[in-house]
Amino acid sequence: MRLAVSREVREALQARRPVVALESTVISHGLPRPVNLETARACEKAVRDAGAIPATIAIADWQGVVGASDALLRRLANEASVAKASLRDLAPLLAGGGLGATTVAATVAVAAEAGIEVMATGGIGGVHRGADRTFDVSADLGAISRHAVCVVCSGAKLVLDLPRTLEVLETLGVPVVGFGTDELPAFYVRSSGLRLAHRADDPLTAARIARAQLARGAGIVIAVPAPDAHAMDRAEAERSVERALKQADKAGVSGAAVTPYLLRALGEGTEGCTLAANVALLEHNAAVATAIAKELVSL
Ligand code: PSU
Ligand code: MN
Repeated sequence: MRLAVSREVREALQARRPVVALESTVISHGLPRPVNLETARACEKAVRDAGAIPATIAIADWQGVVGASDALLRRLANEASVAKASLRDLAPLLAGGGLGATTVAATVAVAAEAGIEVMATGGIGGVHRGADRTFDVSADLGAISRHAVCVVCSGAKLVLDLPRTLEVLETLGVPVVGFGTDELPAFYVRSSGLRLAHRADDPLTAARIARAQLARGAGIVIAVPAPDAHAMDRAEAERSVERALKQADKAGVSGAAVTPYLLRALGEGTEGCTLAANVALLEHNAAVATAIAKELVSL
């Protein structure tokens, strides 16, 4: 893939200074305007403030962009026709020259090619509820298993089938390491009740596990609970999810549109509670990813 790496990212990578990749689907399809652009900028700032160089990733002008300019962030946030770019979309977008916002799957693919070892996001995709009928399993899971990138996130979204998501990650050989927790966080909710096999209580421990996994040429998930002040109650969140799922079913939504639809329905159903939590955990994860990236460069 042709890469357009920003100058500061290139210089940081050459000098082995920490760089944290950020996905862009969350900007174009995961958050409403104008919060999306504000959050994209806030995540970059969180990385800088914690001491690394942010590299927001997207597809534009026949290239994988590594370190989007502010002008590109504005396009990703505001243009109506930005494609949601998962793995299957990379080649068509690269060949056609269109603008694409990368999912976790596409972001780890581009980051790995650029030599970036850590990315931050809100929640990864996973096995959707009802996947036994729809076969809707996010490409994120396979992509993380095949690319040597450490994905720092708040687990997977509550709208997913979390037990089956963990099963598939196990099958694919992806370690899920609870950051200061024994349970898989469920995005806005700090714990899902699902026990994790592995845990790290500080960035150095997480970085050591990540280093050992990346050396195998494969990726890892570091699962960070949402900040306490913004986290939601599990029962309350579960009720909103049930409502959103019913709406999606009624509206006949399927395929790549499912995740953005559910996130929007959830936001509307909870008077912005989920939105505030989403923004808070994105910024927090960017800071935790930076702390891990700083340790990783010296291991
Ligand atoms: N989490 C969010 N907002 C999002 C996503 C996750 O809070 O927009 C996106 C991520 O980019 C993730 C994608 O990679 O949803 C998964 O989509 P799918 O299930 O179609 O693979
Ligand atoms: Mn899907």
